[in-house]
Parts: sequence; structure tokens; C-alpha cells
Amino acid sequence: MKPLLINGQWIETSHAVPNINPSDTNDVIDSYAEAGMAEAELAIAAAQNAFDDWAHSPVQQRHDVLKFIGDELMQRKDEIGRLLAREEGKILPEAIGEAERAARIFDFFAGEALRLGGQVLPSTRPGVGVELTREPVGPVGIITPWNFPIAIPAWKVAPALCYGNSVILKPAELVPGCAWVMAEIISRSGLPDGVFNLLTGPGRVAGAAMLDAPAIRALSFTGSVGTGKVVAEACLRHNRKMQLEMGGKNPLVILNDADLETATDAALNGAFFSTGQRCTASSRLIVEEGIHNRFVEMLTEKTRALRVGPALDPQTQMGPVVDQTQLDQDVGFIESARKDGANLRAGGNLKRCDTPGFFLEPTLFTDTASDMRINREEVFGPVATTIRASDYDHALALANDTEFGLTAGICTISLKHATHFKRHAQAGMVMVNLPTAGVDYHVPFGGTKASSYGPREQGSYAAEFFTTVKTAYIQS
Ligand code: UN1
Repeated sequence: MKPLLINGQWIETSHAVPNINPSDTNDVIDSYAEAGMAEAELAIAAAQNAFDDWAHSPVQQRHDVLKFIGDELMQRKDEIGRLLAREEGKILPEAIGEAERAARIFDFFAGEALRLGGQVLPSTRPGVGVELTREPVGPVGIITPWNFPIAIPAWKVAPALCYGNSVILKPAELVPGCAWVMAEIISRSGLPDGVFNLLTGPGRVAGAAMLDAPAIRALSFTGSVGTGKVVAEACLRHNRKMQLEMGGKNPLVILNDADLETATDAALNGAFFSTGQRCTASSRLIVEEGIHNRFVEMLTEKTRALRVGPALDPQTQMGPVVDQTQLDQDVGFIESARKDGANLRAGGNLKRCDTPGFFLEPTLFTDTASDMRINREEVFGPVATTIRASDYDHALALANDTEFGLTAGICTISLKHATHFKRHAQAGMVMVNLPTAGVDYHVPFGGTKASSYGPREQGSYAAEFFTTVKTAYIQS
């Protein structure tokens, strides 16, 4: 059993959760301790006790700790990538890329620790000065999803530590492996005991305990809309800062003048890479009339050619869905789209492979209407639709016809339309001639509308959430 990390101690529990490979359900990777109420309380107390010293720790120490973690993640990216592919199901190159991204995030925040500044302003009163400084928020609860088992824990934990907070990380029950490896590295990084704590197991116990604990002063969550609402209500009750990243139903607009190769590549990548299990996935392809048939033709061909299989097979281009529950959800959406009259152009079926796993064909529906369920709710799987648009204005209206607002993309060579889209797309991130998914680690990440709540993640904007501002008035 892989134990919990609480106050610098490795702690086993009476129950453990098996970590199962979605490419081969006979392959049990390991089992991970299931944190109960008692362990959650210990972790919260540890984070509380450790907070003050870490909040006042020298920035050189913070830099060195974060650098240590980033360096080791980078050295071990192939091994961690393999584990990631095995536990989550994305293909090995994507998984190694994600491990590398986690390393670079720690490296970035190692530098940020040395760059945290404040502001000095004149007061309106004579002889008085004003100073603005940023202070850590307190013990931070971090709840992460299964689709990025190491990148998302990294992009929340690294800034939390960088700005002097103590942390309790509760990774998704389905993918504890990479988070555990990261915790093990953190435990040898020189970080004082209790500043970082790891609770594995189901969210309904450890996650709920964090939500109910007044000591947790900030909570960063990425996951479903439903759970996000529960998190938000709990945070409000405790007057606690919150940062929520939830769903997406991201549009990729293809205008008549788009380069067909660029547009179909962007759609294929955005819709199906990582098995479509990204909140940034390009799930609604909004295509202008003049290019519609050629685009659908070429995308259908590319979609059918994608090789689905086990994540570690070098031939595989798209790995399995993460588990049976998610697969059932995906299949349910495919059925509902069929019933609503969408035209199935590619995929739609489970795929048989040599190993028992949750394989689903990349699925493309065309001629869908914006009000169909398949275009309203997030599937979180390899399912995309096309919607016809009569012109740019219609395409923009369709793109914004959603409760979500995470990313929005456009493929065009028109500077005029790209510029207009950049300003008028209701989304936190806009991509031109690129997939809606796949983001850099050093710039802000987040959305608008129902997708996100609270300050942006990543880059130096992360300071907004992981610090609180103090205003000091000084008479000299
Ligand atoms: C990406 O598209 O590179 O859960 C990142 C998600 C997002 C991260 C997407 N928070 O899919």
C-alpha cells in the first residue's frame, strides 16, 4: 500500500484503493491508502501548525525546494510519464509531455519565489507612506481531477508553496499514482514537515473534511460542474477564498478562408487527443457553409484513421477512456445525439483490443443543432460535433451560445475576423489557427461564465489567488 503523507510521516490506513490501468483492467498498478476522517483531521492540523514558519520562510529556501522538485520531476519524466499513461490512459508521448510540464511549472515557480514584489505609493496625507505587500493566505486545500494526474497538482501545489502557503492535496481517487510520486519527491525536497500533506482516497471523505474545516483558508478545485457547486457553497460558508475550474463546451470556428489542413489538424487534436478528456477540448466545431463539406470530408477521414489502443502501445494515437463510469457517460451522450437526429460520420462504437479496457472510437457527429444536448453539456470524451454557420457573425453567435466560457478557437486567415473573434468570444482563452486545448504553463489559465470562478491559475497571475494583499500606512 502506498501511504498518505501527513506532517512528514508516511501513514498507512486500514483500507486501500486499487489503481487500475484503463488500457488493461487486469493490470492493478498499486493500491493507495484511503484517507478517513481521522487522517484528514491530522493533515489539516499539520498544515495549520506548519503554516506560520513557512509563511515567513526565506525566499531562497522556497526557491531551492521548488527547484529540487522540478529538477527531479524532469530527470524522471520518462518513468513518471509511463506511470501516468498506465494509470490515466493518455498515450506515452502525451504523458511524458505532461510530466515535463509539471517539472517546468515547479521550475517557473522556483523563480517566482525570488520575484515576489510589492508596491510603494504616496499617501494622500502628508508625511505618510503606503506599502502594499502580498502575504500567503493560510493552509490551502487542493482538489485535483483525474485527466491531468501530474500537471494539475503541479500547477496548484507549486504556486501555493511558492507564495508561502501550507497545502493539503487530495488528488482524484482514480489516479493517485503520479501525485504520490510528486509527494514522495516533495518529502525529500527540504520542505519542513507538515507544509505539504497528501490525502489519497475518495473525495466524499477527505475532500469533504477539507471543505468543512474552518482552518482551510483557500481552496483550489478543478473538476466537474456539480462538485464545483458543492465546493463553492462550502467555501462561502467559511468565508474562504476559492478558485474553481469546471467544465467547457469549447467552440472551434472554421471560416471559409481557413487553411483546410490547419483546421482539420486543430479539430482532430482539440477533439480527440488525450481521448477528448480535457476541459479545453474542441467539442463544438462551427463550420462556415463554403468550407463545410470539404472540412467534414477531411476530418472524417482523419478521425477514422486514428489508431485507438492501449496507452503504452507505440502504435496507439488515442488511448482508452478513463473508467467504466466515464465510458457509460460518453456512450449515453452518443445515444442522445443519435436520438436527437445528429448525423454520425465517424466512430460511435466501443473498440475491441487485445486487452480488456475502456476503448471507444473517436466519434464525429455532423449537422447538429446548437440546442441538442450533445452541444449543451460537456461529454469529457472523444466526441465532437459540427454545426453549420451561414457566415462569421452566425458562427460567433453559435460559439457564444453556451453556458461555458473556457476556451474558444477560430481557424481563418482573415486578420479582421481573428481580431474581432479574439475580442468578442466569451471565453477566458482564445486560440487562432490552433486547437482550443494545449496551453502554456507560464501564462494565465481560466475561463468565464460557468467554466471558472475566482482568480486565474498559472504564471505570475497565480499570486492573485495564493496571496492576500496587505496595505500598510507608515508615518515617518
Ligand atoms: C490543456 O488543454 O493543455 O482539466 C490543459 C483540464 C484543464 C487543463 C487543460 N484544466 O482539461
